[in-house]
Amino acid sequence: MIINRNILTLDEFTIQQLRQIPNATGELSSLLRDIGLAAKRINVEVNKAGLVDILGDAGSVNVQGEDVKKLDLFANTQMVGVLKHGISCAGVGSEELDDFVVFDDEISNNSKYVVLMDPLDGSGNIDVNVSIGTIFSVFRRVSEQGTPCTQADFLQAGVRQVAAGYIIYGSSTMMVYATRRGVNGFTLDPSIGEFSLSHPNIQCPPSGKFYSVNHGNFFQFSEGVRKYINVCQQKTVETGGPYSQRYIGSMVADLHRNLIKGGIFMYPTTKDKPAGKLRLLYEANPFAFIVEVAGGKATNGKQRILDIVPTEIHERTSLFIGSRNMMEELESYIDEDL
Ligand code: AHM
Repeated sequence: MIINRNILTLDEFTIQQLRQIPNATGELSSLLRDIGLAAKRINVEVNKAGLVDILGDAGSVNVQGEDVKKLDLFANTQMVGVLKHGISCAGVGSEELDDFVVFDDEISNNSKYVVLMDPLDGSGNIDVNVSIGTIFSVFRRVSEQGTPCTQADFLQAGVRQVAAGYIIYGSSTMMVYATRRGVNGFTLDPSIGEFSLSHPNIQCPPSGKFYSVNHGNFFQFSEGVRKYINVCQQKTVETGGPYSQRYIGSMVADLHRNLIKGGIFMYPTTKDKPAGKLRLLYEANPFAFIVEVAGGKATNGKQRILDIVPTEIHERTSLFIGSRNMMEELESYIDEDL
């Protein structure tokens, strides 16, 4: 087999993008490179999770009250470490940490960005070899450069994101990231240890065949959501169907599939989780940014996800996200709930 060595690596691609922006400092490229490095380290551990004693609970409970798996801790340490040692990030907020971390050293205080992340989403699936992922969101600071970052930097509406992305540790490992210029996907080439551009300019198809929701919660959903799910199940060729139900329970895997193939993903509020399950800052915001740049839509059922101004870093939200036409049809049903 002849291997094409002309494919751009992540670093080459971000530098090429940088050259097109007058006065760019290269900090975002550097930050994405740092995240790519952490992703490669996490990938190695995820891949060998079945072989070494890294599986299983670390024995503590995170701030969300969920068991923390050892790999969650490893991923968190790697992500925080590369960002702290890099030159582009003033602080981080993580699903795994009670509060945001201010790096507060001379280089970090002078850097432009803060990062919010879920270091290892879907970690409940680690033990059964299902794809899991890392999700990240990048904001330009609102606090003054040269000083430590502040809470206000982390509590910005998602529309102010500069970049967002995810890494999926699946049958191959991919990093997908979006800036306002577009969404691009890079597959880890193990032969050279580099993420290489494999999915340039990703567009979310306006319609798809997949709807993704936890059906076990059906009777806890609002009337509008239940009506829409019934519509999904009754789609025929004449009405753009049939739809298939696909739900892995690992958000990165579910949304990666729907982004590429077209589809809709829903995690509505339930009676048990009246504020929703997913986190606005670590899960909903970054995916809403990626999907909107790719042509899709994301709402909490009442407003656009990216317009929500958060009041605390671990805030939860309901989430409806996906292909534009499917989202518009959904909205015609859930508007009745308002
Ligand atoms: P986690 O932070 O405990 O990993 O939970 C997040 C995950 C998402 O990846 C996924 O979409 C969702 O929880 C699945 O929840 P459920 O099992 O309730 O359907």
